Amino acid sequence: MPTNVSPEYKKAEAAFRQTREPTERLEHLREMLKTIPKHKGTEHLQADIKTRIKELTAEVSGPQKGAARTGPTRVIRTEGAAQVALVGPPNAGKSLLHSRLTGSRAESAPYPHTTNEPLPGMLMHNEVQFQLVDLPPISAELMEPWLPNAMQPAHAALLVIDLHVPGCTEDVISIRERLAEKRIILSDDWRGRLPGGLVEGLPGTEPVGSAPPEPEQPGDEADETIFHTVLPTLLVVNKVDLGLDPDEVTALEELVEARYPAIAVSAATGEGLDRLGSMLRRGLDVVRVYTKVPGKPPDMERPFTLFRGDRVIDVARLVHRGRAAGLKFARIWGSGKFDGQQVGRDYLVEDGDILELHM
Ligand SMILES: Nc1nc2c(ncn2[C@@H]2O[C@H](COP(=O)(O)OP(=O)(O)OP(=O)(O)O)[C@@H](O)[C@H]2O)c(=O)[nH]1
Ligand SMILES: [Mg+2]
Repeated sequence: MPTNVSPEYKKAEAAFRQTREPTERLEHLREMLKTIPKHKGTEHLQADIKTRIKELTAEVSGPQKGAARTGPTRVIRTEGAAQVALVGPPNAGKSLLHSRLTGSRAESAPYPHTTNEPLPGMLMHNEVQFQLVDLPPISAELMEPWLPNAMQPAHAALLVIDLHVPGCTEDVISIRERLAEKRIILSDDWRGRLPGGLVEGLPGTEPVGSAPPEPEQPGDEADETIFHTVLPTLLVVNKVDLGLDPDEVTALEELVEARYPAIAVSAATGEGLDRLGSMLRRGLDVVRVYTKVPGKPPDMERPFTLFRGDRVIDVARLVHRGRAAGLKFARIWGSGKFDGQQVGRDYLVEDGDILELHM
């Protein structure tokens, strides 16, 4: 049921949606709780907000006295351009992939349920770092109760499958359902366009991906989906070294309604893995921005990474943390602007831009 809320609430809600940083999220949640109209129609939402506040407080403050009952939150703080969760049925090869892609030496073994804890690792691609998080498997019978919460900070998911396992298609469907029950949506909607069809090179579908998001029209109704975690998902068809039967691919494509972009790989031989980084970068629309100080050449080694749609002020937040409000203007090189042209805080940055921030 739609609930009318105040502009203050809408503002806090939008801010919450904007950030995945736990302490900032917590701040926006508290503001949402403060500004939500207190009546019967908002009781559910109020309860949801309170639950998220509790979860995030635990996460931000770390292990607490008495936490043994529920255990640690197992939430990995995001580092790099984006956090990407590895999900899939048991034994699909998530950990071997993780190990290959990040050098993590994640434990991998020829029997199911080898992984019990989340493990972060960095995948580098063209100066962009993707934080891959290896996770325990999900099956129709079993999903660690903490897993949905551990997926909260993720920006995307890799759904790793082994098509040689009978019932693989049903596994994918159960995984989608189990996560959806916990309000984690494995979506086929990527910001940037990616090749469609389950496996590139095989008969497929239209490219998937969407136009850049329209600026949101601030309505006056509470967004009932605010606590859904929508993760653009890439289907990683693993173990292609064992052969790939196009009929199995087609069967999977027919049964799984979502047309995830997909990539066929082998964690064992490394085949196809080099394309993963570029697919993530295109799909997530990662933008690299370089910074310089006046009179000095820019640092072209370590870009700051943002997403398409981000602005000069977002770069300032990354560079200066809590002091971004002190940004006066920036000079920009790239972007089809005159070199060194002055731009304001709301100027949209593009890949390869060089910025000189004047605080
Ligand atoms: N032939 C082949 N075997 C693979 C490949 N990737 C993984 N394996 C094997 O598959 C088995 C399971 O690999 P894991 O990496 O432990 O799989 P997992 O998905 O992490 O399993 P859980 O932790 O139980 O969820 C191991 O014996 C791996 O060596 C691959 O690309 N080709
Ligand atoms: Mg594993």
